[in-house]
Amino acid sequence: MTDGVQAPDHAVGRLRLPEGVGVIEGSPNGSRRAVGVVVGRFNGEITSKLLDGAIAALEEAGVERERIDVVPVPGAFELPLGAMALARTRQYSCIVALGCVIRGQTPHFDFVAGEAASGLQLAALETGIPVAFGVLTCDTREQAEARAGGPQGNKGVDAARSALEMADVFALLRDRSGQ
Ligand code: INI
Repeated sequence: MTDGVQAPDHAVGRLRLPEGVGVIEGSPNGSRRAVGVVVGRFNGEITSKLLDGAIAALEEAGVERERIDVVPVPGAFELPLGAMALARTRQYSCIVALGCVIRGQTPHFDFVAGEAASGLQLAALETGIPVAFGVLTCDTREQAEARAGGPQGNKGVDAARSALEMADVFALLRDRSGQ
């Protein structure tokens, strides 16, 4: 970009980069990449829409459909284990985790949402494979619907593109270090 301001459409926020520094930035490029998707069945009407959005975004970014594997798990609490298992196969450039936790439905909200978030981060850090957090954590079903293909977009799309961006920057860094 000519003004040095970057605003990819899968991420909120605009970053202004100083001139003269080296910038190593990935883009959501899916060609020649295999992607693992782990998705919770809990609130499946919502997570199915996140999954549709993620698959469409991956294909649009150049991932071949045959190179996308989907692992359904019972709920958001199981996403980290599913993501870790996928990442450990070393067959995927990145993992997309999709789920939906709604506060009004359970007194466990904080446990389920918190464990999903910290467990997914742990899966990424332990394996070195990017894991994107496509988990809706909402107060109401209406809020979740709005973020699963409604007026607030589709979090599955954003997660898929974020996962590909991180896979791409990892590849750039590997190339630079000659690995
Ligand atoms: N799982 C979700 O994905 N979303 C929820 O809102 C939710 N609630 O409400 O409890 C939920 N619970 C199930 C949980 O993820 C586990 O599957 C279950 O506890 C078995 O380990």
